[in-house]
Amino acid sequence: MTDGNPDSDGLVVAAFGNRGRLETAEGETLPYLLKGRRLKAVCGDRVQWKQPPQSHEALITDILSRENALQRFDPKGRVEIIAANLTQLMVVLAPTPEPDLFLADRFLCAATLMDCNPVVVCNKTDLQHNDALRAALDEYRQLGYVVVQTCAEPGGNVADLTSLLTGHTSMLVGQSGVGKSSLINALVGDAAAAVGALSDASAEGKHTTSATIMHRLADGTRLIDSPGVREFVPNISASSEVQLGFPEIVALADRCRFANCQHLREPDCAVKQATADGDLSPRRYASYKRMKNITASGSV
Ligand SMILES: Nc1nc2c(ncn2[C@@H]2O[C@H](COP(=O)(O)OP(=O)(O)OP(=O)(O)O)[C@@H](O)[C@H]2O)c(=O)[nH]1
Ligand SMILES: [Mg+2]
Ligand SMILES: [Zn+2]
Repeated sequence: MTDGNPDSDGLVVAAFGNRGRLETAEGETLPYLLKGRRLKAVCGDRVQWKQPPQSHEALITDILSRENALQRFDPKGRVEIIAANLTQLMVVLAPTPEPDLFLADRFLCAATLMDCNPVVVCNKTDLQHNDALRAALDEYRQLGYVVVQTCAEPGGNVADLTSLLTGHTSMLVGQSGVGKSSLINALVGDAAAAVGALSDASAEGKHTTSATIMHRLADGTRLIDSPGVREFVPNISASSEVQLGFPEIVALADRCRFANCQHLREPDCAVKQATADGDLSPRRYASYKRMKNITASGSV
């Protein structure tokens, strides 16, 4: 700071390389540029910024330390931070596209490990749910996850989702086409134009979200839209942490013979026993083993 003015507080609502948009303390949205190559901002970052003379862009001078961050390994095995300072991760599923429950499990695990509420949102209630999806939702409920049903079509029901959002910074994640942006449009109202304008028309002529963008409800509640993914490899520092994302495994682990049991090949493992006895879902146990594998190798 050379001009003697203190820098202002801001919130990054969209980040693209070293540029993006920030929201000022007064609620105005400005384009920004990052100062220097060292700073890397992501959606949800709290920042300090100033307005250089003769520039239409705010200059971000500092990024405040993050309370948490959603991180993944990119296809090249590098850690990528997707968004910061989240309090809730809404994993959106739908009857179409065909649900990838392993992907949902990985997001739920990441949410727990980053200390943010995991929520399962099943969208498109107007469409027929097949038995596999219904069973998966029941399973998530039995495991203690909050599961809400929504319909983002005009006049559809988003009330259960709305009541979970108040006061939170929630990010919607999931496969492409499950209806994340449609839900945000149904919830935010005025954001509809912004979402449309920030979407790319893909080859099929569908609007698919290409960036992680934060929206705000009238009461200040924050909602983050994100591009759909086929894969998500959470950045889990130690493979032994994977089980923390599986509450049913945590609940059994005390009964394994070894305190550091990984529930893979060890003898007298209560988790393997429970799976064999039909007390633990074979799908979830398979999901646990897959996640152990991908976090060990950094790829799927
Ligand atoms: N029947 C039905 N269709 C829906 C519902 N919600 C969204 N859709 C449709 O599903 C398609 C995909 O919706 P989007 O909101 O673009 O999905 P998205 O999850 O944001 O997709 P990406 O941005 O590619 O990740 C669109 O054709 C929507 O009209 C719903 O509740 N019911
Ligand atoms: Mg979208
Ligand atoms: Zn075990």
